[in-house]
Amino acid sequence: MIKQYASIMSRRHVLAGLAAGTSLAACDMQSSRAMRAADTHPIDYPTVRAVAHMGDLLAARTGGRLRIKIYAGSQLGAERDTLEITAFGGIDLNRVNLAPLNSIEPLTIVPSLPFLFRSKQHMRSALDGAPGRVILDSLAAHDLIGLCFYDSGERSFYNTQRPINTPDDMAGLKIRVQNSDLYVAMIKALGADATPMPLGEVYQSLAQGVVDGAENNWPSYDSGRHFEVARYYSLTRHVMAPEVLVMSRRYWESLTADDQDLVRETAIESVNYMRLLWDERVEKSKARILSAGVAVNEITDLSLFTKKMEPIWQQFVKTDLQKKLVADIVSMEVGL
Ligand code: GTR
Repeated sequence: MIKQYASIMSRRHVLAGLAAGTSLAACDMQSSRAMRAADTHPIDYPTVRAVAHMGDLLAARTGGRLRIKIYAGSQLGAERDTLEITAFGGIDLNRVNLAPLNSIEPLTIVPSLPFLFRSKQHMRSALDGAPGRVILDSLAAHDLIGLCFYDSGERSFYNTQRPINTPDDMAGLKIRVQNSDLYVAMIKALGADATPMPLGEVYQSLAQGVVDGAENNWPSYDSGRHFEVARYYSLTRHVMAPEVLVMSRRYWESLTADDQDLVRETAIESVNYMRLLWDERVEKSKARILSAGVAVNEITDLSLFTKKMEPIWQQFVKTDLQKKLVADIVSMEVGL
């Protein structure tokens, strides 16, 4: 209780500091302070380290005029809340998963679709290419400037009850999902019950039986220590929705055109750095989880899962542009 109160107080303190900062005239923004960046993950997580790297590049190229200060570990709140604050200009940079953007911008549904990408290479090619650009650009209509995508690996199910081999094994399980109607529908279609909740509440909810399971990639299953309480990890690899780095339009418009170019350039450079960190971190997390004795199982017949996703694609891919992007991505030819 005391710990919870302390964290609410410290968040209030940080938010009050941010609110004071937002009263600065836009033109003073970049000369007076570092950009304020939010991330739900702790400081050693690849996404946080990648944004810190971008900050180093910016500082080096501007003699310290452009800098980034990261508020990691959900200090500024859950992703959906920080996105709202970013859209109105209270946070300058925000690294989130695409899922909490699903209800804000329909094009973000596309890379979030279950079983869309066939491989890591396919995902990277789509997001580095034209489809990725269109999706990043669509965020401007919501006062967010999409700078780049980062990897988020493959998400699979973990739970406290039993290994999942077929959708029947999911019957009746309460599964935590991110705040996205797409994922609520996905879980329902698999025969389980969906409970949307912020990442920070998942460990306790698993430990107390509020939910039976969740789904995530190896690094997040490890980083949140969810594997200590949910001891079955079943490799459905159902989603490869990427992470995205967005800047508030307000901060963006306070930059000169040259600085905007620099921001875009350093964000893109941080992607390759992040991918190196990511690939390394996946292996480390996997090793830690396996050595902790978690029961990890492969799925022999994934088609039982993919078939159940057909109506979900139909339900969520509605506009012509969404359909075009899906078709473009599905038809991309990439090596494995
Ligand atoms: C992680 C992702 C976070 C957050 C989290 C979640 O993989 O990096 O941004 O979306 O999943 O499940 O809430």
